[in-house]
Amino acid sequence: MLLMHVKGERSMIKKIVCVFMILTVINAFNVAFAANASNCENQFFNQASANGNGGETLSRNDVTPQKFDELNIDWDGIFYRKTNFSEKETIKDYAQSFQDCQRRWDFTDFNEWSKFAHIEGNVTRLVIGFNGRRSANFQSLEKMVAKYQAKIVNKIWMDGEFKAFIVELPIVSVADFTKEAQIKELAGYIEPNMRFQAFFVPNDPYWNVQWGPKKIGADWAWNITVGSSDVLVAVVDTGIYYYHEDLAANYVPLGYDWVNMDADPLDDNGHGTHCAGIIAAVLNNSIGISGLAQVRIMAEKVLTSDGWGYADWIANGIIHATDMGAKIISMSLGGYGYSQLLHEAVKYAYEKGVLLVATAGNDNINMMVYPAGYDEVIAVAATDQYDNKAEFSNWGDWIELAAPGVGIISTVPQGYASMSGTSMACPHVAGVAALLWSLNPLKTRDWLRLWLRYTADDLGDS
Ligand SMILES: [Ca+2]
Ligand SMILES: [Ca+2]
Ligand SMILES: [Ca+2]
Repeated sequence: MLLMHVKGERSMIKKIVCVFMILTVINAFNVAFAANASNCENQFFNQASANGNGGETLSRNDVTPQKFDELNIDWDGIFYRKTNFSEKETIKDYAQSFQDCQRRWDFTDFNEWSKFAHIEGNVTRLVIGFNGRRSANFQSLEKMVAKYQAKIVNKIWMDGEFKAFIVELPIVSVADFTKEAQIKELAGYIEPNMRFQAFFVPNDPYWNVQWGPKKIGADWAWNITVGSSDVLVAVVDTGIYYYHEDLAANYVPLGYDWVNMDADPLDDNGHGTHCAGIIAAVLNNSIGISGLAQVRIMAEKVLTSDGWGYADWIANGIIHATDMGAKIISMSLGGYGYSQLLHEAVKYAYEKGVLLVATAGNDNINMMVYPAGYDEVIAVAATDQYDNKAEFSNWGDWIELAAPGVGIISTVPQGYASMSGTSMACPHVAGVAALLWSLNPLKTRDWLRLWLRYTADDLGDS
């Protein structure tokens, strides 16, 4: 098959190093290749040949987008499932769905799930999800909530349809509450409200140059395009410090603060502002740094000033960004606990054609982190300036791309700072994707996702 990511084949991590090459291939007629012969190109064409392409051998001259589209691409194989998979899942039988979550969560064993979940003192929060037809039991559930001295603290809507609510209740009541809800068939699923975090590691003071954009060839790419304001990118994170001199011009106030429940997603941590700068700091304004793409950028604040957030906040951020017209959602956050609620929000965005990118995590282990672990989301690992996997980066065949993530300088509320983490790698992919989409506004998300994989270098066995 065309790619090495197809399930069952030898898995490779691909790193985003050749945005210039990507754009060059797309604009093959406008650009003189000769001036820019590089390792990137050679690796790309070698890889294309090595992968077979159904017997075709690609040469520099005939790799055009048209040619690419004609290749016999097994989309289902590449993305593992048929495109209507979500439809199948949402109509899954209620009892089956509840059995799934019962298998996943033993609510009589607090220790099993407490480390992933929202716990404050002696109270916790549960997600009560409806699979469409169960929403008629809303009033019965409200009665039950009152009976257990619980309260509803958040509600999730998608396309005007009520999908889930978040119940806060004493930990001692959880087992009885979930059992009663199951017996009365009041919910499609119940799960702990998962905890997620920003993935960055302490600053490295010895780095003071921007190697990331140079590594991926952005300075060359900008000769072709610097980005289009038609492309809207959402940073789902700690917010954006939109007063920043090097961000203000590209920021649009379309997002929301789901942590404090207000319309002002101003960053009170710095992490989200750093990610935003990597994607879209203002280019050529004689100050600060250069973001990868001159596109519109918005913030959904879903993480606290300490860099933590819960599944319902992140789900609402994803849904809202999608509704506001974001084409790319960058999520430099993750957690090891699977959340059905978060997955439903991801599917909502995915079905509307949004490209979703998230971090692989910083624990140097082969363990899936969510939302990156969902099929709909591109999982991004981090590399250092020598193209090695960053020491901290998680790894495994579930990772789709790798990008610069060590000693990355970008914007923070106080000015500029260097940070490391898969958190920094994720916005590099989002930024490259934003450039690509600026140049090819009529192309689909799947086309873009495939291009990102197809043109990335092999980093080697994951
Ligand atoms: Ca706020
Ligand atoms: Ca600048
Ligand atoms: Ca994934």
